[in-house]
Amino acid sequence: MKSAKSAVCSVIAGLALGLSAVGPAAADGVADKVTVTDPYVRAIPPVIKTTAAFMQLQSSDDVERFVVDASSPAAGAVELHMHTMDDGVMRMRRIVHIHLPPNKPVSLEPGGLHIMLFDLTAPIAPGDQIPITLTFDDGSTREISAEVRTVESMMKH
Ligand SMILES: [Cu+2]
Repeated sequence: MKSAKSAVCSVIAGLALGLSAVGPAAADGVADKVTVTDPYVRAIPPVIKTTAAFMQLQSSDDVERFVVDASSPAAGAVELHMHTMDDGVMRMRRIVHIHLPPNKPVSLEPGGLHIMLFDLTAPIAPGDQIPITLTFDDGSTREISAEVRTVESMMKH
């Protein structure tokens, strides 16, 4: 997973990735330093088995950190994704991590970074709470609860 970091980095807003930033884990887990605000999951018709989760993330660590994985008991598979414009066509692709620069908000939102939930185990409805576990680059994890909401703009997959 780490070997793919440079490839992913070129996609994310041209941010330079300092590999030295991924040093030994601090005494406190990264999960304790990340604020998760307003997590939600896009409501979908019952016949659809795929949706996405969005939220705001902000790390208070003094070096760049990463979300490296996500999982949910409500989904058979969970992937970190982002959308890119490719010759004017919006496409989405899997990424191996989400950058968390020091003290800078990172927005997971429709049309941008998102957490993809595949093979939902049951239909979801607005108001439901979907548990999602985020895993950070030091192995620490954070469970959040994302409310299912109707999102106006549907994305192509
Ligand atoms: Cu996606």
